[in-house]
Amino acid sequence: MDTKLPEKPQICPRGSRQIDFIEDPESFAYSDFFHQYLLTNTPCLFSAKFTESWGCRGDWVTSGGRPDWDHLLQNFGDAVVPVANCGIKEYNSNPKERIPLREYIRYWRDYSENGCRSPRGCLYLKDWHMRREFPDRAVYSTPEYFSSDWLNEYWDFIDGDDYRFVYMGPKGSWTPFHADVFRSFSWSANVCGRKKWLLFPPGQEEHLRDRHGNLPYDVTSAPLHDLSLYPNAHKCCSPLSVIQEPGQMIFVPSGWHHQVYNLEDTISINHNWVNGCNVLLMWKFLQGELEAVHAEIGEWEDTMEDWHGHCQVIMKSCTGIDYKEFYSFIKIIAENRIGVLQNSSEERKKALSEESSAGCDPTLPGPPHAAFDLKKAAEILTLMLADDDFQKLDKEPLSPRPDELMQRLKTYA
Ligand SMILES: O=C(O)CCC(=O)C(=O)O
Ligand SMILES: [Fe+2]
Repeated sequence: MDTKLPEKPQICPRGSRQIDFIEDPESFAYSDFFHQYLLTNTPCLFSAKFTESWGCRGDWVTSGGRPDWDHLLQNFGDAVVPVANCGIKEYNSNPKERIPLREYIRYWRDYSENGCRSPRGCLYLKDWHMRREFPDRAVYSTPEYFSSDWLNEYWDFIDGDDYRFVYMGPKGSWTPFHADVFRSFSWSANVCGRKKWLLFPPGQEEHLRDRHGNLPYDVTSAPLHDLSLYPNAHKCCSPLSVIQEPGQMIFVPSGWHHQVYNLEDTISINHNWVNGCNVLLMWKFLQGELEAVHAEIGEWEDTMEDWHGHCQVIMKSCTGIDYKEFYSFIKIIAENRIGVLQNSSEERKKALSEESSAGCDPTLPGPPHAAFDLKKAAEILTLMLADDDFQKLDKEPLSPRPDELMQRLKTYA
């Protein structure tokens, strides 16, 4: 049997093979980003002009454009950072350990000086919550395009996790094929160095599943060309391939699977975020995750006490969130936005008034944006209240109860 793929890649259903490049901050307003990229869930690349003013682009980088290891050592040497081993596959990811940044930088120097070789393999510092650990170091500021961020607003509010990270890795370090947590958006900016991104539009990953339904670890690996292992891989479009230069920022939309390479020694800042434009995708993702748990332990539904409760516990441990926490997330955002509208009731009337030329333009800060978010929160809550599994949960501990919150939201919708 011929198991070779056709030579020519399929035409990507989303058309253009080039990512849009945004050159000039002066002529690119938040509303441009909102309408052209956020609402359409389309990737784009921002020029280095957008990060020119960031402290880290001076302080963390040598005059030759390389990571300034001495500066990092002096300022953050004692921080304990998560480090992944790119050479070891553990499920579809790499095992991580936590080591002092001082030790990582010593390793990185040696690795670099030894022609990208080390007995420890290729180590990649990933998902370091630098901003949470060093809130006073203003090394960068979140660009306004990415500032409507329910995810970090919620986790800051409950003083839990956050989704703001620093990545540092030698040339050759890489991130395996994945889509981001909760199907959030991400943005990533190179402080120094260059990355190559392979981006797949949502749905294309379905073609890349193996015979058992598992997604690949490395989309460039040879077995993908073997029809007996990956029977549908030839149907997948070739990815959008993007080279991201120093200082440039990339916007990765919701549900776009990607694989990423550091082409040089690279430092980057990255946030995951969710807002009114992709919260529906997050909710659908959670429904899918719960479906997967149901399928996994469906055989015990009739014999296990509180089977639905157990499914929620499993979902939380696999996905990081369950339905009750998702409800709290929506509730906190909704309450914060109600607060904005109440504090500016006159402005609110204007924002909501049909005569107002701005109407409910969600790209205007303050009440219009709050009104947009409330509308989205109400849409999600409506879907949740109609969901069979959400209906089965014990709502007693939830305050306010979801139906009460819905009534409140209706008065603002
Ligand atoms: O830079 C990397 O290695 C991975 C970044 C990533 O996956 C993201 O920003 O979503
Ligand atoms: Fe990612």
